[in-house]
Amino acid sequence: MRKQHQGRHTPLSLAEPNRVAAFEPVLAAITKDMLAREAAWDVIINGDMAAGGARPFAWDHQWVGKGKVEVARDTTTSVSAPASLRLRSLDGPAQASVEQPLRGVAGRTVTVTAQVRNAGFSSVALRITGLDGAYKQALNQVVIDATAATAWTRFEGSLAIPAEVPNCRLGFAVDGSGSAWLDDVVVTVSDTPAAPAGTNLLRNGGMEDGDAQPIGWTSTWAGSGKVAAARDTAVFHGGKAALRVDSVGGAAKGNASQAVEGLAGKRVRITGWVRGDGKAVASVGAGSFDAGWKQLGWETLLVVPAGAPGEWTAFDKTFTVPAGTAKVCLGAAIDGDGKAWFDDLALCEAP
Ligand SMILES: [Ca+2]
Repeated sequence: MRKQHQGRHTPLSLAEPNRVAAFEPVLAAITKDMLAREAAWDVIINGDMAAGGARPFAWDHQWVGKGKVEVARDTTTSVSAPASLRLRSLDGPAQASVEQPLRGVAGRTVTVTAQVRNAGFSSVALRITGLDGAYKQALNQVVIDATAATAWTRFEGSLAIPAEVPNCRLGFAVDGSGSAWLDDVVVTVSDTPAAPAGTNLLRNGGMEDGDAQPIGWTSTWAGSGKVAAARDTAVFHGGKAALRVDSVGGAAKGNASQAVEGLAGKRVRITGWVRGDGKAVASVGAGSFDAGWKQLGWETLLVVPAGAPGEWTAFDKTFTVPAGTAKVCLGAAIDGDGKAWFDDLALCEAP
């Protein structure tokens, strides 16, 4: 131990109080600098790709859906020197992303600006994915689509992150064959403004987001039998997908639902489209529950009877949510042995 103290980098010790006094301002300056960096790195780290060696520092979480990609820190092209992040497909088409966590964004609005360049990929995007408290995917949204950027282009996009999605990542995602570059990523967060009148308060009411299941509509309940929720890309009303609720293994009575909070005492208007299969009853209902899941109200919005032709039917209903309501649960229900489809659902505050 004594020998170490005799080296060139002699550490400070209490035996040298005069030097401790001299060191204090240095320590304060280092602490201040660390706190400033901590504040600046609040949301993401190394957005300008300045830090790193062969790969940019902090962009180290990689997801590969198919094929093979190379992640590199490219010092031959960048918007801000000395480097950018480059993804390159190897040995044919690939689907992949590099990601890093977004800190402290749940319940807030995230704004992302970035410079992107694409050479060959059929899709290049910055997307935010999020897991809820049970580590189930609850968010998967493109904030910037940069596919058309054949030269360096600056993009900006925003997304309101639901409060119940605490685990979010920002990903640079590519699909196809090519090279794509990312530089000068800046992420800021702000409080999500109150939704203006007429805003759809449902998440993914168009059922477009998701994979096997539409995001926001994965919660199912069955009073009898078994039901399953699926995202149907063959039968839909608007866009490219609808929610389909199936009875599984025989007749069932149940639903897929989504809960909306903060509506106590308010007038709401719920609209949407429903389609039956001619065998099972398809219906939509809205239940109002207090914080202890006691039902305070129920509104039947539409019932499509069994035997009705398989065509899309619209509903549109306005009602006042009971005082004391914690959650309004909009349920897309089936009763019988068959399927029902639901699409373009909207829940807005009514004047
Ligand atoms: Ca749709």
